[in-house]
Amino acid sequence: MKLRSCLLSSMLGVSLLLGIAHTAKAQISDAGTSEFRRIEQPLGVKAGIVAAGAGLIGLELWWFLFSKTKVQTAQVDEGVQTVEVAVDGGYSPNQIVVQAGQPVKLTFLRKDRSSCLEQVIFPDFNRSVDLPLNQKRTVEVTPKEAGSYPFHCGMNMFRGTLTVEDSSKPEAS
Ligand SMILES: [Cu+2]
Repeated sequence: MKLRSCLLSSMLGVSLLLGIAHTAKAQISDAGTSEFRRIEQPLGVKAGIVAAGAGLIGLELWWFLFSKTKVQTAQVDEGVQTVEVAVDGGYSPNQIVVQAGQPVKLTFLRKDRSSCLEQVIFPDFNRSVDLPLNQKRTVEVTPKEAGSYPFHCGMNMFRGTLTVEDSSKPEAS
């Protein structure tokens, strides 16, 4: 979990891409200049490297885009919608459902040492909050309109969503 910081992961992706590009380039220049110095690699090895690289990139994309969606509806406490968000290898929950027109209080607690997560930003509300390790920090906003309001870490690698529902239209459950 700790190893999966966004920097490490993106570096892995870039180095894999560079590796594939480099391999492809080397093949072309070898074929063009010197027939005698060509180093033949079995086709299976090349295909395997490419497949492994593509697989890892796909896995990384999946991890960032689709994995670990944890939905939580805010609890109403004296008219304030409150949710505690654990910050550890991402945000948990990372989809927070609230009602429009009511104050929302999100309490973040960062347990992840990765500097990647030391700041959380709510672009739609013009808010950014520093999250010291093991200290609770709250963000209070009152979303006026229903919609999807993303939040993310300082580098926009880990993301969550504040999903605001229109309270005048009760949802069938
Ligand atoms: Cu980050």
